[in-house]
Amino acid sequence: MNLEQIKEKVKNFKVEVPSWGFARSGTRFHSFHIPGEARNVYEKIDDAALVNKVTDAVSAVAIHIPWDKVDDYKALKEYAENKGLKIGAVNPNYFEDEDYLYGSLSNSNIKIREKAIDQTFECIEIMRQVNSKVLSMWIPDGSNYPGQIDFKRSFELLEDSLRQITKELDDDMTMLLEYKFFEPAFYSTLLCDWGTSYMLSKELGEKVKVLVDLGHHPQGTNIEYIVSLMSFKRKLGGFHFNSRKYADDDLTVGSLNPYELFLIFVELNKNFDLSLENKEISLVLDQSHNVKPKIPAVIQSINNLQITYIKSLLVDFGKLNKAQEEHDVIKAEEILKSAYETDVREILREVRKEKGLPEDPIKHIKESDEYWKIVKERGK
Ligand code: PSV
Ligand code: MN
Repeated sequence: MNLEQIKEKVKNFKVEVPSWGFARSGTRFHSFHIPGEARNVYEKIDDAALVNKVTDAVSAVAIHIPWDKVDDYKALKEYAENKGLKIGAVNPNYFEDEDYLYGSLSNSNIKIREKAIDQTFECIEIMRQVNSKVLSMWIPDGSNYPGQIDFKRSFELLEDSLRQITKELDDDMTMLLEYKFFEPAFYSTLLCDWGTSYMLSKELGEKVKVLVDLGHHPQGTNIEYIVSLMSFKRKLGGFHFNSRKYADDDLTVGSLNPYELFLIFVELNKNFDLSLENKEISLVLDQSHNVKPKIPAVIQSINNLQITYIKSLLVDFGKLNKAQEEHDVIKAEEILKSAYETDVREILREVRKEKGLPEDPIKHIKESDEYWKIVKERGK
């Protein structure tokens, strides 16, 4: 791929930003107030629009229900569209309702299970109103102690609930099954790894795919291998970008392990054209910044993704395949390393210049009156 082709791809590369990435968040111990936090879904969309204004790399805003509940979803859609954005994945929340103490979609109490199913149906209706095509499901159900649940029964109940939900989806909708190996259940989690999500997605049919969240694997897991497998099996439906040190830390994507992120993009590129609007994979940031100002942190995340994307496009697959065939292990690795170690910041600056965007969007936002007006208006 030549430089112009790479620049063209980067110009069209877009990701979804999470509404919750602009709002107050915290740790299990406390939520500190970060100046400028969005206080409702409209402010979250305003913030996403501001990020888009300086990056032109935001496709949509993913929403969480009930966090982003409104009376009029059509009006919400129009509000986003007037700001050049779409509403992206709809995420039902199964982890905060008092009734879900012992599980949601897998609860042995049929009333609670039905409540969770109805809540999901409501999310599908919201999808229709906002024209969203992705139902992004993270199901925290599991157990904290041996003996608390019967694994088989709980799994079967979950599967039955998901089957009912799948039937409710329109033809052009996809359900994504996100896995996470622990938390909030610490002894067992029903959807604990990619294999479990994959197995369920196979059983539930074509409308169901797997979502990989970078924060949800045990130490040492080879995520790029999972991405490769899921992709060529056409079952990778979505990504939650963030970075982790210990668990689900929700740190800025690319902040801790940029080489791993690069290797993931290399696998993605083999199976998807990430520059397409309809790329058949939902790419979403899933971060809650607890010590960084939210808007600049989202811009920084997008910057990290763009840099990684450019580097991944530099990989010479012809040479790599040849080195692999010849079992030239050093050469194969060096081909990847040489792409990764290329300083591509100038390419990104040129792309931004050609699009009429600020060359350094973080610096730009920090010096802009528009940003400081928001911070001042919202107060602490
Ligand atoms: C759970 O840890 C998760 O990754 C899910 O995607 C949730 O929707 C999101 O975080 C909430 O912040
Ligand atoms: Mn996630």
